[in-house]
Amino acid sequence: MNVKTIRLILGDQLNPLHSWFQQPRDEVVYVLMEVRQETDYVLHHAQKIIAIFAGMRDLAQQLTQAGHRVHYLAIDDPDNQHLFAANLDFLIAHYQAQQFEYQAPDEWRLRQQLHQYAAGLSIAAHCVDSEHFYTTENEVAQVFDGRKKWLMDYFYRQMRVKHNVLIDADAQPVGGQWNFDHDNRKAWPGIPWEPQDFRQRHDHSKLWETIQAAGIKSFGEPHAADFYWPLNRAEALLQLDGFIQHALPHFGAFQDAMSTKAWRLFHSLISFALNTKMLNPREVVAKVEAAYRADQVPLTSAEGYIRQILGWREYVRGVYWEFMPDYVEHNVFNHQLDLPDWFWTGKTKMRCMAHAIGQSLEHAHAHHIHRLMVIGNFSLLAGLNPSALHRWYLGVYIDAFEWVEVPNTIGMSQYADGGLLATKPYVSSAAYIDRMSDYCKGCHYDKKARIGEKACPFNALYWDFYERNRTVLANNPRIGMAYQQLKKMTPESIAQLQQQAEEIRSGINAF
Ligand code: FAD
Ligand code: DLZ
Ligand code: SF4
Repeated sequence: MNVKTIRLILGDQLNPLHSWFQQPRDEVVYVLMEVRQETDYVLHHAQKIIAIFAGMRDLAQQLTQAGHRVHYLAIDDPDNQHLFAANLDFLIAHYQAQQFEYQAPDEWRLRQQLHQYAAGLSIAAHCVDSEHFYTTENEVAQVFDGRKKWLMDYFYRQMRVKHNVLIDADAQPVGGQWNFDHDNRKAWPGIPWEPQDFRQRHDHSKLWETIQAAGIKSFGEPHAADFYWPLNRAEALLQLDGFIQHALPHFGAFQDAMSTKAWRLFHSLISFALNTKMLNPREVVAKVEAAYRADQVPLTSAEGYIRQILGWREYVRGVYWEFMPDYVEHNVFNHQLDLPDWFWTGKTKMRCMAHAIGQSLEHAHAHHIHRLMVIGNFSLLAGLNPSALHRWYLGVYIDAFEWVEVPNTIGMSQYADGGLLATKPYVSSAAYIDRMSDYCKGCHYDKKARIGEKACPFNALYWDFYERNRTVLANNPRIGMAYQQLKKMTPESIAQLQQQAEEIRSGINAF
């Protein structure tokens, strides 16, 4: 049937292998739009805007070269009205389209918007699958149907079996265990050195000039002339292969390590390519499993890495779709403090925070432990407002799209959902950060001290957090230790810690 059709491709739907593109059809026009409604709905890191626009432009070019019809509305196009709805109205009229199709948006906000738009059209409209994820949106909820508690580990085992990943001929997990974390989580002694960066370099100076001329606000370093995020699938595959060969063998051991000397360590930096769908999770998992089966990487690394993608990534998406739109509003501890000014500059005397925030502003990326156990940990202990923090995370990271960012920030990192996603709050005093990094040596603050001008802020905040949140946390069997230790402290020393914590909170911009 040759019905004149407009097909919308969003900025995180850059998959040239989607079944839409199997062969060019004259009656189909693909549209991509650089729109202010998306650049401005949260303040984004400069690199994120550049990377999305560059990736969209590259896909448009690939499709055109393959013989597809493409209408690209650039940020400075005079026809661009900067709203999906207004632009679609214009394009549908312009091409006299009788049909509108779009791939299901991954974000609740945009999905509502496009569903409503489609429902209001007088022409036929269809939403199709983005053909990216292992699971359907409600599959995680189905796995836990009738169960009291959602647990990622349980879901992950089901996925391993269902998709036959790292499963032996006798239907058991390879190596006899589902999880090898006890062999991982080491601090990094400085060797082996982190491998080279396998991302390609680009000069996006012209694009950055256009973005600035359009008046789009952003933060963080653009590094437009020296830009390293992948443009397309071919580049992302090269990056993935380099990672598997050179970094993955050490990923497991050092996945939680942090260092002032190496910001990437043995992480893949593949989340941008995955979340924009340049790469498919199945191919990433298959390549990693193949490397293990060919004896190129240890099982501890392969399993640890696959768990992040087949386990956590799909799991948090299931949480997002089950609990949105309310999920983003959770604030179980009623934390209301604004983000300190240094979240936008990295200029704090806390060396761990200066490095974690600094590299986020510099590279639009920080690895999981920086996000969870440094920035997130401090934010939760200090009582920063989870919603404000969510907007910061959504803006700063190159890979941040709400479906994956919200459950990680609101749930895993801030425990603002009261324990729906995490079994206990991920908090620590300076001891954990010192064990996993070289930050404390050379810090302005004393990692051992709890009280006084030079005391590490994490320490007083840690005890104060447990003390002031007794009603929510004291009955949690996983955190009994903290309350036993508090029991051993005198009321005076607890009061002193609370006063120190209050001083930190009230003068937070000076820390
Ligand atoms: P690697 O360490 O090499 O891991 C490989 C892949 O596993 C990642 O690319 C990612 O696709 C997946 N993965 C690992 N952990 C998670 C997780 N917890 N949830 C979902 N997928 C995971 N990840 C995002 O993709 N987007 C976000 O917006 C995001 N926000 C986060 C916010 C907070 C507060 C925290 C604690 C974590 C967040 N994460 C997010 C998860 C994780 O930090 C990033 O996926 C990871 O740092 C990306 O870098 P990488 O590709 O080098 O990952
Ligand atoms: C993040 C982003 C930005 C900055 N700009 C655009 C854009 O101009 N056009 C577009 O189609 N998508 C953009 N995106 C990605 C969308 O916000 C993303 O598709 C939604 O968050 C859905 O997950
Ligand atoms: Fe961070 Fe405290 Fe260590 Fe300084 S002493 S680096 S503030 S944990």
